[in-house]
Amino acid sequence: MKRILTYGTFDLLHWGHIRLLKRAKELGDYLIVALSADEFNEIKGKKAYHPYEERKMMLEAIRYVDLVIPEYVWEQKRVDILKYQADILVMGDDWEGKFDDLRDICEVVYLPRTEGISTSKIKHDLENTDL
Ligand code: C2G
Repeated sequence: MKRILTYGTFDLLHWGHIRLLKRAKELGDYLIVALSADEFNEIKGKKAYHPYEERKMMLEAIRYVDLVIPEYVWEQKRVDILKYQADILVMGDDWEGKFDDLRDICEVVYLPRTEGISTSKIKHDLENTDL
């Protein structure tokens, strides 16, 4: 039973997020998503459109996702990996190298980001549409 762990805000859920989750799940058997709490998004300088509970509910509806846990601080990854016995930490490659310090307790895999879609692109495009 290979356990995968990934982190993110997953706001305005889009196909780039889904592709990441799909590929992460394909690396193992059980996918845990540590979802950024609203308080942590403030630390990240992000203002999510959907509050945590709604973002959590949407992720739980995705076939690739087996468990959603909260992410409150940057530094919880090591504890999470040990607590949930994660074999692989998976992140999009915009994080390339950033979590290599965790390679002593799990594999770390950076997957290519999906081009052409992002939460900020959605917001920008909507702001510039004469709806
Ligand atoms: N992602 C992707 N392709 C996109 C957009 C996002 O592959 N077009 C990936 C990101 O690389 C990340 C995941 O989807 O692995 C979630 O993206 P965000 O919600 O933007 O997460 P982020 O703000 O990067 O939070 O502690 C780590 C942070 O919580 C990561």
